[in-house]
Amino acid sequence: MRTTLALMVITGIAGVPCAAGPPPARLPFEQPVRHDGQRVVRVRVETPAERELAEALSAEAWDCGGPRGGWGRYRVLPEGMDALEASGLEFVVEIADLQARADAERAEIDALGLGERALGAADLAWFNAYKTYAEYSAYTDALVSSHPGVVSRLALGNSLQGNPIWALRIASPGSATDKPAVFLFALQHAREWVTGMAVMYLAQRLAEGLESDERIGAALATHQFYIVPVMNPDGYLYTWSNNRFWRKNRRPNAGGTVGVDLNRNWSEGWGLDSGSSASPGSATYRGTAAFSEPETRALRDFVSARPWIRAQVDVHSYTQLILSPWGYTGATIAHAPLYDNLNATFEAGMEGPYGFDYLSGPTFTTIYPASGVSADWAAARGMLGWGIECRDLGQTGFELPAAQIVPQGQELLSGILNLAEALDDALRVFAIDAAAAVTAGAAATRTVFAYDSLSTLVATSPRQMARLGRLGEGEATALAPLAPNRYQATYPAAPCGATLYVRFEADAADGRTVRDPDVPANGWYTVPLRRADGTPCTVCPTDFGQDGIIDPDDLGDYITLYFQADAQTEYNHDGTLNPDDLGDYITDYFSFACTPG
Ligand code: 0X9
Ligand code: ZN
Repeated sequence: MRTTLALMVITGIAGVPCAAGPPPARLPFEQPVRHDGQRVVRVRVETPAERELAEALSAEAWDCGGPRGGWGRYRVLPEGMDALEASGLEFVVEIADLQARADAERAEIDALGLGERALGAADLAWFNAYKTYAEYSAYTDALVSSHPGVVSRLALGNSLQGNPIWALRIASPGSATDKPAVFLFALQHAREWVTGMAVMYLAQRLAEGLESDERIGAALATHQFYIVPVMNPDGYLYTWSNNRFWRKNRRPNAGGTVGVDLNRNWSEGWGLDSGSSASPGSATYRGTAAFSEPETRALRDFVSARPWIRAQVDVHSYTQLILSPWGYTGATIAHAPLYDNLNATFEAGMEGPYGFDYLSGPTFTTIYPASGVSADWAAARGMLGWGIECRDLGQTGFELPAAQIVPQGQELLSGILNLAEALDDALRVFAIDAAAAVTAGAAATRTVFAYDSLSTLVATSPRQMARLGRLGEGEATALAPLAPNRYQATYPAAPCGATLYVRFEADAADGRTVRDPDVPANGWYTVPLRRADGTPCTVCPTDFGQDGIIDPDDLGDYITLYFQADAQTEYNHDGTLNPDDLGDYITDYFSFACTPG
């Protein structure tokens, strides 16, 4: 059965009675790329076969099957429509003529004229139209001069073609350099124009609202913000000069194609064929090596030099999503409960101002496998990481009408304020890889992060608790300071056959003991042990007597303790003692062949 629907969304474009300003110069040696008669089509792709077929029939996949009912978006050439019709795939035309859209968008921008576009003042009128790279730069300077001591401009490096990449720093006057920071960046993908505008709006409102807006004042009391509006200047310039729908940077690849997808060029999970492409012509080409591109290197080095950055938000468009790690694997991240909370808070913030629907969840399962993405890199380094997708749901796609720039900015501001408040609440002590396997018989080190935006942490208090076996409170060892909010933990050497448990704690000034909020219900991480050759030590999970030997006495001990309702005897680790737990224990006990290592 085949359903074909044509959906045309007419967006009102208000004419603005001003003299036309000159469009940015086009590179003389490159022809503009036109998209006459090309459509953006939403195709139902629920199986890999359907996805492959849709990709084969289209010029470019714009996404690969989203969360809202298994639909993917594809750019289709005029001559491809017949084959799509004949394919049996269910589809909806979302944009009937891409070139007409691009022309209308440019006419609207040109109609505003220089007078309005070249606004130097750090004024909200700037957000009435999309701005060029040069205009972003001028507005950044205007914000710096109108908010001295609050806004500053930091150089991160240059793009491949030598265009500067810069950040705005927004901080209350006199803030320490290493105050906890939230880092946002936009236009990693060149055609996602609203993203740069949205983060500039955020910067403007934070700077303006420091004194006058209570929530903004509170966010800036505990955090500073770094904001990179144009991460991919070469690609962005190219979307103005030659091809409105360019995504990647402008790297000349071997074989004559151009561009690396910068959001496949970060190191975490880099190189996986699921979630990125090795083909230089692909829209998701990952480059020749992780961080092969100067743009990703510039951001990496900026963040690495600032260990006080605790959250990183990479802003994209479109489809209204808040995407947390992981992107490269379907495995659940350590701290998933923390992410669930923060995702919900972020999402509620984005939805607040206009009631638009945003969805949140891990990247891999919410949209698609994406490897070498920025959020995974951040998460693997102890930061919280997100990639978010702005408006809309496909009606206008990358060419969100300029009238929605301010609403989008308001949504982002609302989301980020929610997030900053949630970060304030969370004095947390954790290691990303707390439960990763270690070699038996050898000590192992871990980096522990202690986040403390309200400065209630007793600086010398972060400590590791470790024990071999399930009983007891374990032994406390102070953690060695490494950098602001970073410490080093050393796990004790544990022999094969033992079970190593760890957890981290710190004291707050008010006397509370703070732990990692996401440790398993019994309060300890179990650290798997492996032999020097990499094979796992066989651990007997049912060895209740903790002597490394399973024997019937252990079962007796277990049953005795179980009926004394000692929390230590709770077998399922779900926090509840119930008869099923005992049943599971007995079943496992008699079915598990175990030789202690
Ligand atoms: O595929 C991407 O890179 C992003 N979608 S987009 O349509 N804007 O290209 C989503 C990736 C999620 N981003 C991060 N996890 N950083
Ligand atoms: Zn993107």
